[in-house]
Amino acid sequence: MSPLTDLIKNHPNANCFDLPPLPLDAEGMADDFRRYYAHTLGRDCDDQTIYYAYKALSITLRDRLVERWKNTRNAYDEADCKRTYYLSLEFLMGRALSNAMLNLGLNDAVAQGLYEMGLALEEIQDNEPDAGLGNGGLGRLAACFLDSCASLQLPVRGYGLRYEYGMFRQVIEGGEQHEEPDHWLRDGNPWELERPEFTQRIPFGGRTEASTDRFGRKSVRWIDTSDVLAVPYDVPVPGYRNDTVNTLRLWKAAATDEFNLDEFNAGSYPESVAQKNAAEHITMVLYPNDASECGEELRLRQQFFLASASIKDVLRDWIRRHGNDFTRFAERNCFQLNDTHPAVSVAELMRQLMDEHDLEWDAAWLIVRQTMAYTNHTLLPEALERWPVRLFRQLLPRILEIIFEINARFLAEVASRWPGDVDRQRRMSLIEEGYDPQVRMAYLAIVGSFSVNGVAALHSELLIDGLFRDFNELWPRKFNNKTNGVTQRRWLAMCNPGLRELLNETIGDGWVRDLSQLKQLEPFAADPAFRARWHAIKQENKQRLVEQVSQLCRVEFPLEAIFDVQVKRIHEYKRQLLNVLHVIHLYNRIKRGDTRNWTPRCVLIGGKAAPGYMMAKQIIKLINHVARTINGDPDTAGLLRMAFMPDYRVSLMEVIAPGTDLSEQISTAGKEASGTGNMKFMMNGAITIGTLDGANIEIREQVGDENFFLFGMTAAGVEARRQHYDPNGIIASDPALLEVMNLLESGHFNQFAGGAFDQVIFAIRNPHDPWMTAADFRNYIDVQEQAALAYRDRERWLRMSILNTARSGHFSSDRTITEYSRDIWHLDAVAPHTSA
Ligand code: 26Q
Repeated sequence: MSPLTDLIKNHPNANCFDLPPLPLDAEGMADDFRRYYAHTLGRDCDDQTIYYAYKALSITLRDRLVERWKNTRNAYDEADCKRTYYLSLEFLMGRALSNAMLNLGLNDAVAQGLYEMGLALEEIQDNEPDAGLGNGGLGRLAACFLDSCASLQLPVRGYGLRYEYGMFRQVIEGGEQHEEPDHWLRDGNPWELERPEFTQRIPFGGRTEASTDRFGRKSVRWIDTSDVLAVPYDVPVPGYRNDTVNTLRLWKAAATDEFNLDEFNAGSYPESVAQKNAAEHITMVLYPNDASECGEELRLRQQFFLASASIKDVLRDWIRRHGNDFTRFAERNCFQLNDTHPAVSVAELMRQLMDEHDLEWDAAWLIVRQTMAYTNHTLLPEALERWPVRLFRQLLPRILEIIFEINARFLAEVASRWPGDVDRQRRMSLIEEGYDPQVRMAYLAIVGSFSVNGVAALHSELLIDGLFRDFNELWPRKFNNKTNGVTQRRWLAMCNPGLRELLNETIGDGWVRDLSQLKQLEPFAADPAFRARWHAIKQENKQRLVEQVSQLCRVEFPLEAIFDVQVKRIHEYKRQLLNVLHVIHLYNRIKRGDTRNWTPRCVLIGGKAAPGYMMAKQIIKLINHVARTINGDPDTAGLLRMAFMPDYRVSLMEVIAPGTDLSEQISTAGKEASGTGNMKFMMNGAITIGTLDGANIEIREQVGDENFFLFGMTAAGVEARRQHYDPNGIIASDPALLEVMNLLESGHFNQFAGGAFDQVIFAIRNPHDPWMTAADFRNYIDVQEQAALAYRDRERWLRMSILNTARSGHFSSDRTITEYSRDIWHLDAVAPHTSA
């Protein structure tokens, strides 16, 4: 203990830091707000920018979180409970302010306090930048999980990286995507607390040295390393009105001091300061490629940096509480790996236990295999992470030795189970042999974990029969499913206040903690008065979306049209192209005068393309050019509109989901692991048009066939068809598709840029098109027509909409987390003692 803490602890006024609880009423909070605004931030009412109002309000709320945060930490320590660490390279948290207000139950008081000062809460909220530390589904899932863990009072801590630059900002120029840096921390982040006292030292490079002591005990030292410091920043994660505040701990890379000094002594001071930069680069930027390999050294550095710092932090805390005895460590700790991105943790935990805490291999391996659990998020083979052995050798030599040893012992196990089956050994090896041998990160994760799960029923089945078949034969009980979910706090209560109030009035507010209670809504689907209110709320939400689209896309959406929305990362397997083909088909019908019984339709597409993914970028360009042509043609007035929403992100989805009628979930069957946008739309009363893929299957099971627009091949059907897929035959024999392709190929949408869409066209006509866009076209446009028809029958549509919300209870991340805790983590809920 340092002298200062000694002083404080032994001081007669030792409890001078036990402050009285902060006031939670409008007046008390308004006082704090004014003090922060005027004193802490030094502003006065002449300041024109509302940004400082956002800052002052955030600090006001953060104070109220901090008191609960300490109580939660103390409660976990006192209970000495089992804990889980959610390791993820991505946490797509979005905005914190409105979430904190909702979960603390301070919405009304804050709004009132501000109102009395002449300030509008909504305007203040809009000043918060999104914390965009993730690409898409996987990162947002981590954020929803943290919300659920805190709301269920589970001792779970998130570990991630504090990227200086989050997901790039997408700007559209001439219909094309351009990337701009997202310097989200520029104006400071009121939601983080730096904890330099928990800084860790992370080794890179160097070499290993083996030695044997006089008792014959072997040990290895990793020496001559270039170390980087990991400084933690804590972000509070409030539970829903339960006084629990959990922690998301994000690591920032910083240079060590001696790093500079060595160079300085050599007489090159400026160079040594420049070196400092290299260390700090590790957490500079989020990699923006979802679902594709990148193979860059910096990315591997990020992965090890996260794994090493987080494990050190956990072991440090264990030793603080239990001393150097690890016998009960596995009973009390669990690491959940969010995909293979942090899978190097398997080897790093081995290293720390052996090299830094003197455990023998067997004891360490037992701990690893009882504490690590791995979640897979993709079936695309090209997205399975592999790292060149040579990169490991250079950057993490000690880790490579451990991986080789894990592999040798594992392959011996395989050989004893299947003697002589060398092909199986080659297939299952953690090392893929070849000219440039690779470490297979998914296999490392499987071998090192006691649980491996997929994220939807179909996905988990396909993993077992496909990618991980051999491993399932060896360890069938390791594999399990945990269907994804989303938090209804953010994705219903917070983003859809109109519906929230109607639900509260109709069935009470129990659904905010227990989403299965939405079932009680079912009888109201038949009630005309209730339907009318449902309709009115949807129209208000559509109006908000209309304004957003008008402002961001410069396209006017008429309120009475069906709002048909596809927002997600741009990827061929998600088939935004199929959506575009349908829009062109509708355009053809309009031009042909085939518009009897027409349902006006507004199609909204949004999403980012990985900066190096040329086909995805071309698809964005196509969407923008088709939209421009259609919106500019007077014949489409009142019938069809299309818009591309730039810079799709969490805070935009909060406006989009409540205002959507039709949710597009149209991936090639067997390719989308789960999807989670599908769940957000369903909760907000949108109806899905979708394939039998990912969680769509379970959504349809819950909501019933009659409340879901199903089309397309099955996953098995897709695979069966590969050998004899003939898109050109399909195009030639379907007049609607032929007409669409003709218009596309005529250059109608790229009059001033000949050939701009050649690759896209080629992909559709390619017999080896892995996504089989043409194969599902006919069924898709037919089912789209059924959806349009259904929308014209307002009462029918409203019934379907209400039932979608009523039956969305299964897709709460509370349900998902309850399953993780029951089957994998085995955690007990721990409530903090309330002082506030
Ligand atoms: C890999 C290597 C180098 C750099 C980046 C990456 C990388 C980054 C992000 C690879 C993949 C991702 C993200 C994947 C992802 O978001 N997957 C989605 O996960 C969701 C949550 O489980 C599912 O619902 C989606 O179906 C799945 O696509």
